[in-house]
Amino acid sequence: MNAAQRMTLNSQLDGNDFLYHIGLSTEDDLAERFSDVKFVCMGGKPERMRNFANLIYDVLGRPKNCEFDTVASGDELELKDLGKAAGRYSFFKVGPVISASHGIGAASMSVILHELLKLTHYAGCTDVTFIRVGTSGGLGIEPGTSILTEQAYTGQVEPFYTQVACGREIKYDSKAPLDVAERLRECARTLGHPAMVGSTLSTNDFFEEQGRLDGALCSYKEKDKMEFIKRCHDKFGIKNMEMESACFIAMCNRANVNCAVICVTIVNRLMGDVISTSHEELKSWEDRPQNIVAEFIRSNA
Ligand code: R2B
Ligand code: URA
Repeated sequence: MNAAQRMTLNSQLDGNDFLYHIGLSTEDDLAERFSDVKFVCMGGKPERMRNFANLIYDVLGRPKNCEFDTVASGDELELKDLGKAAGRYSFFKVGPVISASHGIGAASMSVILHELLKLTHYAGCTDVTFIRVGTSGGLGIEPGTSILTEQAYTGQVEPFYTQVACGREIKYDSKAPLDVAERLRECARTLGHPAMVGSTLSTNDFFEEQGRLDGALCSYKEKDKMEFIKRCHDKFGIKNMEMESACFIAMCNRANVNCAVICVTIVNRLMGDVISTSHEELKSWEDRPQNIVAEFIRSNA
């Protein structure tokens, strides 16, 4: 049997903490409530992460160790949004899984990732895998395809994540461990969903940093956009663009926790900028990486 993977968090943490943005403290029986967590799954939208929690509830055969809202007797049990009181993020505990929303961009994502890393640490969890499940713009990829990030690049197309700490820039490795990605690809194959491993551009902005021409402000022309996108694709093998993977992978690497990023492409950026897909089609694409991760959890829980 393999030794448990040891999380490496800030050695200055003293065990008394208030996780302000998710509204939990070390006084809240964290070990009793969360020590069985093995998967922390995060995505941008609160409603999508509630749906994911419900999907996991069904896929795992209605596990007992969930947190429910108190409802009038006779009503269907509803998973409790544990982040509701703090008012920033939604998150749910269902069996060995936490499903959490992280908002848009590294700034928003990193805050809840810090607090979920600390939560799992204070709860005494072992061998936790962190997975970001999201959407992205594909480069020459058929929309509906899921990309499993291997190397995440910054908006300047650098293969690392730059963290500013006390006024200094520090570069951290943003290459994902490939083990979970390969296993997720297998799950995609089982479900018949298109998926591939590739590099991801992770930007701090949806419009100009991703070379869009349809922002309210724009400092370049179509030719510059196409040169940029083609350079990303041809020179760096970048398959998709999104806004959190570099920070997510770098933080998980620093914390020594296993991680993966799986994002479905919802637009082919070689063909256009605008996401004009119908609500139904978008939802069916967004469901794909969720179903792939649910299958991964089902076969590993
Ligand atoms: C993908 O979609 C969001 C922007 O629309 C952002 O969170 C991301 O990474
Ligand atoms: N999310 C992004 O960040 N970019 C896209 O093009 C689509 C989704």
